Amino acid sequence: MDWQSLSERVKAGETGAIARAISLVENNFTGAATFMELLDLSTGIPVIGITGPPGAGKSSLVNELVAFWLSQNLKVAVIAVDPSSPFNFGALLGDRLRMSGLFTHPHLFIRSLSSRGSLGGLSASIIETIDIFKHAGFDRIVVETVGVGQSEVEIAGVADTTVVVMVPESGDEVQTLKSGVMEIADVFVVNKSDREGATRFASYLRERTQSGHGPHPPVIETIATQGKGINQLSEAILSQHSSIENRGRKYLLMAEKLGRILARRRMADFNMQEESVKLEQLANKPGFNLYVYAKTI
Ligand SMILES: Nc1nc2c(ncn2[C@@H]2O[C@H](COP(=O)(O)OP(=O)(O)OP(=O)(O)O)[C@@H](O)[C@H]2O)c(=O)[nH]1
Ligand SMILES: [Mg+2]
Repeated sequence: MDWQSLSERVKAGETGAIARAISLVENNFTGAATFMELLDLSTGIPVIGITGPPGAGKSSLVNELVAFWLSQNLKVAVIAVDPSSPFNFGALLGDRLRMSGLFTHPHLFIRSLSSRGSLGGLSASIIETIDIFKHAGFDRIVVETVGVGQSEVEIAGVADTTVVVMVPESGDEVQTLKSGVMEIADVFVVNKSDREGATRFASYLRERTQSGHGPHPPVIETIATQGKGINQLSEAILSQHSSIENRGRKYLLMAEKLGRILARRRMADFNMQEESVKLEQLANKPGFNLYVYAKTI
């Protein structure tokens, strides 16, 4: 494998090379770790996480944002984390982009990642995939995840600007919203603002986010299906991003990323299948202790 030439082709923005690099890294192909060391990871490129409850309109919003940024002649990469959950009643992001005719746009690259089989939900290689996109010169990198359970909190460690999408009806649930979700949002969106109660819910959210000290995330009302509020949303995302860049949080995010890279490295030669075979031999022996065994690995 000529990693140097692959790196150069990715940097030139060759679609085939980008796809190849991602799958080699995903599959932990020998040498892939060294390949990551060749990348030019200029900072300042916004990585935008879009999360929120199932069906809130995340894919519809991503579709509109992508169209908006492409129209500004920007290069956009999108990662759709396949929820593999029973909650998926909206169309998948890929289908939506296909319908809007953007799917084959030369400045757009879409990657679907399965959330299955990884610890904690997000695919383990998501950070590397994002860095390959940075090297390839994308101007905007978007990650859509469904916020069920831990995943919305996790996305905050991967994206540098997190957008939490809600709908007017979320008003009833917001009391019960885990406080974690309130804390990770850099931007709140009240989508489906064509529905009743949107203004009321948006003001309620504003009240809640403007109180107290610390950052005050803006609340943007949108109607994704009519392309309304997209301009404002884009502005809010970019202005939050530059303020994060200017605060110390940038380095906190970097440390979180470092933690993930190290965790992935340490887990690299851990083979669940092999271990289960070994455990079958060991576990029934008297005095077996998983913690003691863990130290031998
Ligand atoms: N009325 C109204 N419907 C919308 C709006 N935005 C999205 N929808 C509809 O809501 C449904 C779900 O939209 P998606 O964009 O697939 O939502 P999602 O959050 O990506 O869904 P999952 O990925 O399955 O969690 C679709 O039928 C959309 O057409 C909006 O602003 N107003
Ligand atoms: Mg979706």
